[in-house]
Amino acid sequence: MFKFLKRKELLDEIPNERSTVNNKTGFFNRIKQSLQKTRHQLTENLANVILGKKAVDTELIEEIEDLLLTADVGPTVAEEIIQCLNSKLARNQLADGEAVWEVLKQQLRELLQPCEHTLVINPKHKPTVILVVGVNGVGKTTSIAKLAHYFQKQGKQVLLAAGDTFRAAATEQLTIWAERNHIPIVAQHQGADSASVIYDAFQAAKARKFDVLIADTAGRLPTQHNLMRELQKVKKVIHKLDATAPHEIMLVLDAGTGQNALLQAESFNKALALSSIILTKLDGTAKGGVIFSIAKKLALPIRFVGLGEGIDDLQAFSAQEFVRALFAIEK
Ligand SMILES: Nc1nc2c(ncn2[C@@H]2O[C@H](COP(=O)(O)OP(=O)(O)O)[C@@H](O)[C@H]2O)c(=O)[nH]1
Ligand SMILES: [Mg+2]
Repeated sequence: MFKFLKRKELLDEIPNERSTVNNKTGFFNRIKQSLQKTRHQLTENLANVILGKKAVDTELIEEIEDLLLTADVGPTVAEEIIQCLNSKLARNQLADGEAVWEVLKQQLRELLQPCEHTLVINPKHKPTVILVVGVNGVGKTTSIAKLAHYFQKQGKQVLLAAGDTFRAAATEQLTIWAERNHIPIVAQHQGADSASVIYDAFQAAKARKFDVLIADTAGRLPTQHNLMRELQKVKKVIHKLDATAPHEIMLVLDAGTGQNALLQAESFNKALALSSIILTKLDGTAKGGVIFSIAKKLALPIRFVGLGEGIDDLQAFSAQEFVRALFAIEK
C-alpha cells in the first residue's frame, strides 16, 4: 500500500479531465491551434521572405536555410531542403516565391510521411504490453493516461502499471488519472522494484484477459547508466513472461527541448531498441520544427502528438494534417 501523501496538492496540480483546447473542432483545428508558436517561428517567418517574391535567387535560398535552422529543423534536414531548392532553381523550376512555398510544403510532408503509422493493437496479444520511457518531466505519465483513454474509447480493456516507483508522487499522479477515468491500475509502495510492479501487472492483465497493459517508468537521463540498465532489466522481465513482449517501447519526447530531444532518442534507442515516439507539448513551444529532425534522424514511427494537458490532448499523428496546420498562415 502506498500513502496518499500529497494527494491534495496533486489533485490541484493535475489538470481536470477536460481538454484544454476545444474538443469539438476536430483534429485539424486542434493541431492548428497547438502549432501556433511553431507556425510563428517557422512558417510565418518563411512566408515573410518567400511569398510575393517575383523572382528566386540563391540569396533567398540562403535566407530560407537560416530560418529553417533557427526553427529547430536541424542541419541535416535544412541541408536536404536547400539542396532540393538549389537543384530546382538550376533547372528553372522555381518561377517565384509561391513555387518555393509549394516545394517546401511538399518536402516537409514527405519527410514526415514515413513516420505516420497508427498503433494497432493485435488481438492475439492479451495483453499487448506498452512500455513508456523517457527523461523526467517530458510527459510520460500524462501521456499514459491519455493513451489509456484513447484505447478505452476504442472499447479496449486497459490496465496501467505504476512502474515509476522512485517517488510516491509518481504513483499517486497515475492513480489519480486512473481513478478519474475508471482505469484499473497496479501499484506498489515507493521504492519497490519497478520490474516487479510490471510483473504483477502483467499477471493480472493476463488473468483478466485485458487487451492492453501500459507501464510507466521513472524518468532517467541517458547518462545514468545504472538506471538505463534497470530499464533493460524491465524489458527482459516482460520478455520472459511473454516472448512476444514488450510489443511497443515508446519514448516520450518533449518538443520544447528542441535538438536535445534527438540526443535523448539516440541513447534510449541504443539501450532499448525503441518502437516509436510520442512527441509532447507541441502546444507550448516554438520548437516544434524538431519533429522534422526526429523523423529524419530516427526514422521511427511518431505514434502520437501531445497538444495539451487534458485527457483528450493526445492525437494520433498525421503527417499531412501536421504540415497543413503548420502552413495554415493568414497570407
Ligand atoms: N502543455 C502540455 N503540457 C504537457 C503535455 N504533456 C505533459 N504535459 C505536462 O508536463 C508536465 C510533466 O508531465 P508528466 O507526465 O508528469 O511527465 P513525466 O515526468 O515524464 O511523467 C505536467 O505538468 C503535464 O501536465 C502536453 O502535451 N502539453
Ligand atoms: Mg511520470
